[in-house]
Amino acid sequence: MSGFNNSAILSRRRLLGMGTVGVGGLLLAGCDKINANPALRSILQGADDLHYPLQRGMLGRDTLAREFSPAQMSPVFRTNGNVTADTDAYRAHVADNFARWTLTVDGLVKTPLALPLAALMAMPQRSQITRHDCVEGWSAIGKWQGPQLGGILAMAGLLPAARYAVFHCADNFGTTPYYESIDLIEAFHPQSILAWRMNDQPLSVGHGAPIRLRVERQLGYKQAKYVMRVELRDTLAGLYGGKGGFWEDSTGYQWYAGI
Ligand SMILES: Nc1nc2c(c(=O)[nH]1)N[C@H]1C(S)=C(S)[C@@H](COP(=O)(O)O)O[C@H]1N2
Ligand SMILES: [Mo]
Repeated sequence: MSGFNNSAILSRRRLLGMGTVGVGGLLLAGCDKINANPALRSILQGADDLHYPLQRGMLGRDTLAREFSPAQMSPVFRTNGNVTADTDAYRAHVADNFARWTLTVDGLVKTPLALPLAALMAMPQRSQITRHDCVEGWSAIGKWQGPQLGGILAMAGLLPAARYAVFHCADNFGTTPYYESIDLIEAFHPQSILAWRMNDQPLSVGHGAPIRLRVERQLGYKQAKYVMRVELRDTLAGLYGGKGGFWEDSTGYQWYAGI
């Protein structure tokens, strides 16, 4: 997919840049530094209500995030956030190389699943070289491989009321578990995969072993590591803080974190 024409994609930065005089120039010039500035961050957060329908309306549901060539891969892809899950259960999985680990798929599905890692590895695979953009001000280009999330959801069969896929992770911040969520358009997007390989190696503990979500049209905090369970829900209300993700609940980061 390298060479894919990306010029039609209106990024969050360009959208905001078009509509917000002054801020737009800053965003275009130094977009990675915005998070350091609370005033700019609040402008970004305030734009969310407008931003989600605009992006959903202007981007095709299958518009692809840009893909890169192997030569463009970053020599170093740093880790961020939690770099392990500090529980006995997770340590036991690491010790036996995730041989007894299963991914749970449940909630509003016809057939709840418990998929061993070997089953995820045996499914049709997608690989993609993409750029990860963290709101904290760094980016890295890496290669990801795994089954498409859409294929896994199709195996489980969605019930008509399902609207969101929630990713429950093994790690916590204090006593609060990390979690994330996406809508079904994003869940069935071709580049949405559960990656167990990164840069042609098994996913390391630091990067989210055994599997992590890649949703390539969105920012870093949506890329949930240590995914243990995918829960299909009709609403995000009533789940933790109700805003659909750990950072969304605790800092007000946007739920639809389109790049
Ligand atoms: N479970 C879990 N997923 C997570 C995080 C985390 O702390 N826990 N941090 C997020 C953030 S802010 C970023 S930028 C990326 C970092 O991924 P990396 O460690 O592979 O670079 O993971 C995201 N997913
Ligand atoms: Mo991040």
